[in-house]
Amino acid sequence: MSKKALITGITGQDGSHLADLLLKKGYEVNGIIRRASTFNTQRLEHIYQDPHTKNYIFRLHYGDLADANTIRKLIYKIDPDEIYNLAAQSHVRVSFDIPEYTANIVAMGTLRLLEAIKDYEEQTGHRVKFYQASSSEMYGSSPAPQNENTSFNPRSPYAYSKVFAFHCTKNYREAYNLFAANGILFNHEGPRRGETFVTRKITRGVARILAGLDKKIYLGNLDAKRDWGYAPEYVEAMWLMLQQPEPEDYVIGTGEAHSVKEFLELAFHYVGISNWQDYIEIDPRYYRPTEVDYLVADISKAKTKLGWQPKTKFEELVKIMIKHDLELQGLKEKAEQIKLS
Ligand code: NAP
Ligand code: G4F
Repeated sequence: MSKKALITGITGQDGSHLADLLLKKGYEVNGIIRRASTFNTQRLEHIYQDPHTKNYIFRLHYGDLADANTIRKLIYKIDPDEIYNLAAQSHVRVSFDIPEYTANIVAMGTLRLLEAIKDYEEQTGHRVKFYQASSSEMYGSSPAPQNENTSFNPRSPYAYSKVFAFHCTKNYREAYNLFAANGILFNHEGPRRGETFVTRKITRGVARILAGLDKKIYLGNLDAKRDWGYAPEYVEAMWLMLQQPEPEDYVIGTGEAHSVKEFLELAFHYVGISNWQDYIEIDPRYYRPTEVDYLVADISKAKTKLGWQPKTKFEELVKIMIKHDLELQGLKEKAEQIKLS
């Protein structure tokens, strides 16, 4: 019998990479998707299976983390071995505009899931392993490098909601003996990254400028530093956390920080443009009321206990993303000039 996984947020960047990974490992993969007026499964097209397919092992179910009743019913129906909670209103800047909604999904949504799992375990005796997508944003203004012992100083509605979810996960582990682990992931990116996060906004913007579709990229704070890694490698870490003998919390990152400005310079450099400033305009609407200036991971624990470490470094990540966006714009020759290692 293959293992069964349930992924919330399966239509997102990480959800789609995790689905790829678990299908390769032979899991039956179940994902919760929200009803939308347009298709929201673009990142899953390559693995989509018609429900009429024989041995159908990739199953999508409608649901929402705001809806406790459906979540509970789905857990009973699917009977999963592992649950990965990746669903979130995950945009930090937007969380200042919609704080209550963000807290409802990110904080309360996690609590709804944990309550449902606790109840399910008590009723059925079936042990379910739970992964919570915690975030380096929880560290906020705490000094870098950050590790599992660094205190949280959240600087946004998104971040304080993730802190709530982190502590819920820890408390359900300690109080009810749930196998519940927090992965505290630093920023991770790639061609499937949402277009409004800064890395993708830049690589997509550069490609659109070259294609003659845009003249400028409008950005906010260029001085913030982030620890940017490659998303497909990070979902491997999520899976590893649930394969350990005991549930624990782990920091996942690259251990290197770069500024938004460095990302910009490099993205333009790979397409042969050195005067990148001519294509950038600062728009204060992209500033945050409270910013997180400097995040860089200390991944000693993950290296030792999970045997996990990142393979793709900053320069390669920028190359992968810019090459992809050039291809998307049909700039085949330009894309071919970028050689990946
Ligand atoms: P993402 O691309 O924004 O995906 C978010 C997912 O959550 C989407 O599938 C989205 O569905 C779903 N979702 C949003 N609201 C929902 C709701 N009310 N009910 C059910 N599903 C809902 O995010 P990501 O980058 O893959 O990140 C995955 C998780 O890791 C998130 O929890 C994020 O906060 C966390 N995280 C991300 C990073 C990072 O650098 N990427 C780092 C640390 C932590 P739709 O497609 O319908 O919108
Ligand atoms: O790409 P960002 O929006 O990512 P941010 O805020 O670090 O959050 C991402 O990573 C977190 C992990 O630490 C996740 F938990 C979260 O879900 C999300 O995936 O912004 C990165 C930096 C910020 O300092 C921001 O102020 O880029 C700066 N920035 C400058 N101009 C911009 C822009 N960010 C965005 N999104 N758009 C801009 O125009």
